[in-house]
Amino acid sequence: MDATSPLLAALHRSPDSLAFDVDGVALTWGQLDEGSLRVASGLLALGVAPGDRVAYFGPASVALLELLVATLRIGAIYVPINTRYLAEETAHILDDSGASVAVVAAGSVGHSTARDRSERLTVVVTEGAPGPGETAFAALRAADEPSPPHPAPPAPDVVAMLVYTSGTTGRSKGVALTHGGLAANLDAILGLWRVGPADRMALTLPLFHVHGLGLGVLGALMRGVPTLVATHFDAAWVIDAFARRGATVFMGVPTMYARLLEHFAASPDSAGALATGRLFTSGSAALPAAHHQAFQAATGHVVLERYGMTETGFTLSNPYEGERRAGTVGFAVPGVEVRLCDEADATVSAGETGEIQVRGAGLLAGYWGLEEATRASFTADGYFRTGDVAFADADGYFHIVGRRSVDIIKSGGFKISAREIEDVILNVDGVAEVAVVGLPDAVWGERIVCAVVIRGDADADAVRARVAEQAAARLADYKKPREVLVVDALPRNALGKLQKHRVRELFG
Ligand code: MLC
Ligand code: AMP
Repeated sequence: MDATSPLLAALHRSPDSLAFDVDGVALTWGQLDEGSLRVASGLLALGVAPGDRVAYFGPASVALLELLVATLRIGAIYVPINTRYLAEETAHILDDSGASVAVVAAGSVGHSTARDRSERLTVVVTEGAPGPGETAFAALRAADEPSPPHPAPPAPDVVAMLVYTSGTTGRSKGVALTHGGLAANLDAILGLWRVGPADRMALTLPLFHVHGLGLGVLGALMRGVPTLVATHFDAAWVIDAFARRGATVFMGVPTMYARLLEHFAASPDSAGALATGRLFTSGSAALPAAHHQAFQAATGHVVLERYGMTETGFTLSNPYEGERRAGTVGFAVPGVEVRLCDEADATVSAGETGEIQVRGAGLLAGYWGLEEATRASFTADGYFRTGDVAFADADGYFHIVGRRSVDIIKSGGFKISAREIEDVILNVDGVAEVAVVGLPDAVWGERIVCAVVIRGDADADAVRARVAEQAAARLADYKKPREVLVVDALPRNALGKLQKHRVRELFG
């Protein structure tokens, strides 16, 4: 056995049993071990060294799993890219991370964007024929003698992944997460939930964010959980996974629960199929209490809601045993310290609202290449400022009540920077001013809308059409404004400063 990261603890435990099934393609732990060794050898042959960045743009697939494990094994850094991204968003990640290898699905946005950079990075294509100068993934994993690629396990402080996430500024930032931090935090939360080899996980989350990739895939790798993976969310697929394929655990974002509830309404018998489940968790955005109650009424299961963040890992969780309180995110996960603070970083009194600040296992090592932004996000005593605002009730359950910044929107579990969308819209011909905000929405959590002030002679309908066109051309689909409201003026204070929180009122 070669030395591996604690994240890969289960890789060698039971070689012949199911590790992952990706849309019907089954993979045992032994096959994943061997395939990832082959890919690791291939990466080493390409010259990938510890600390180098290996980017992936493609669907959930066996290739993704092998590449992830291979990258971790050789101490390189895995950089997942959101497959809904368009060229500019993808280019930013490839350039900012300085990836030396990009593994991409043939014909995808990731493929064309990586190809434009083929002078400085190696393009590896997972399916279809590689172009000139490109490498086929099949060739990468074709090493005759897969050999143990790394002499020592990556130290706990070695960076395992760079996960890009939006912030209050326009451009996404790479969050550096370490082997040790991820392992400690995932072990703590999955231990709390008793997730292990006796379970079978149904995973429909995208595998480019910490929810699906961390809690889902790395969690499965650490704790040996056989996992059924879907390439996209589909309520019927989830129901089938429980009804016929032995699933016991489902982790979703609230929009997925909304979709499951819609499915139950359309086919009332389907909810019963989930009876064999053991655990249904929700995170990435607030689960409306009404969904919590409706899911319990339909299935008998009490959803376990938890809270996390790319930068902090999985921070707060309702109890496994004991009351899972609707509308709350429970208590600090073992190994994590959580406090609520005012603007001066002083702890608020019991019952008052304050910013969630986090210290302990799972915290980011830093924002990639952004020392000042990293420094600014920590308090003097080492707590990370999440920007989320909460209070703890008399029993200690945390309730999230909002965010400090109106420039961060969460829609369907994706974090979106209002500033990034505003930057695109400001470039539209005829737009003088713009403000993008999220409005409450029962299915998506928040719905993106924008208010624009148009230049004197511009035609409002034509401007609206150009805004839609530019958003579609430059932004991932889920970032597009669902409504463009033309207004005479944006709300400003006496000093002329935009009052963003009042923009929502314009929409009635
Ligand atoms: C899709 N659409 C969205 C959207 N996702 N609109 C707003 N917000 C979203 N999140 C739109 C598309 O643009 C399209 O619109 C229409 O929905 C149908 O597209 P689709 O591709 O068929 O959608 P679907 O597959 O149903 O996607 C919905 C979803 C997806 C909920 C499955 O959004 C999703 O996978 N969300 C999970 C995000 C996630 O994993 N977050 C974790 C971050 S980590 P149109 O108009 O073009 O038809 C984190 C830390 C933590 O937050 O604690 O977990
Ligand atoms: P991300 O940056 O994509 O990792 O998203 C992290 C953000 O998601 C947090 O800062 C919160 O705003 C939000 N979030 C995660 N879980 C919850 C939850 N259970 N309730 C409310 N908000 C949540």
